[in-house]
Amino acid sequence: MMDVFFMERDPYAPIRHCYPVENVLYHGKSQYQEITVLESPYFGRVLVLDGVAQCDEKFEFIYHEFMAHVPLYAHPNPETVLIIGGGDGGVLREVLKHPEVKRAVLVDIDKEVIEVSKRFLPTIACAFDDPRVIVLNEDGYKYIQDYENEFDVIIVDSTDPVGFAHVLTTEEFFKYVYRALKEDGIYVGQTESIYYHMEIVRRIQKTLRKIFPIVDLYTAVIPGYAGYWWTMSVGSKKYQVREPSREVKVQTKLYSEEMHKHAFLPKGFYEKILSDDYKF
Ligand code: AG3
Repeated sequence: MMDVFFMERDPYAPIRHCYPVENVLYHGKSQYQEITVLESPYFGRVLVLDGVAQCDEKFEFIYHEFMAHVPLYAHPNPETVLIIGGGDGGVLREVLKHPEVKRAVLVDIDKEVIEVSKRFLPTIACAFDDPRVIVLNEDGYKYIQDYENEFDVIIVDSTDPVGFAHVLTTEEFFKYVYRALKEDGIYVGQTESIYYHMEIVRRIQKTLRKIFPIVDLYTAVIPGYAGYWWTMSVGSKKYQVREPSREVKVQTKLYSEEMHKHAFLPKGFYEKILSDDYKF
């Protein structure tokens, strides 16, 4: 038996994760990216896009729970939710745990990510058949430009901000997001790690502050993402987001009212890291 490894090609991290591979279940190239599903003894199946691990069966719940439940519980009545990206279905699965949600629109540019996830990651891509779901294979950047005052929560579950995902972190995009949200809507996006990607975190936070009256930053520790201390940036039109606004009832492994509050950085540290002079 040969030892086979997959070395991740993370575009911004100064380190490379290396996974032992038992099996390559899928490898192909879509119109947009290279899609791979590996099987690794500890992590289970791992979805890899353009050489970067997006989620693994063992720990996917951490990222997906925090991406979905923090904004959805910060909002008192999230009925209409837009997910941009998220083709593996993990955020969607969590969003649909809220009975308040009447409609969840998932816009992922790459149909093949959805198809491959349904085939090889059935515990993650398990909610696409829910009648509340609308799936569109379109460019989220273009899609959002047609909407005004439409969504309670917008979650951007994108790949790293390189290539076609970069536009999802620009000022123009956040202006469209702001307009597409209802008057009390909340935006959340994945914005890389504190230690390795602080320049990106800072750029996105500063851009959000030009547009949203309330901007915040929370984190979750994600074992599969180099940098681990992963950030999620929030733009909110009306509600403070540091505490749930409703009783937490969904079934989760890690998210809870206590963990919601704990996820937000202490305010002093948060302001400090946003200053350009702050260096690790
Ligand atoms: N999307 C964001 C993953 C970012 C990972 N980046 C990295 N490790 N450099 C995850 C998709 C899960 N639904």
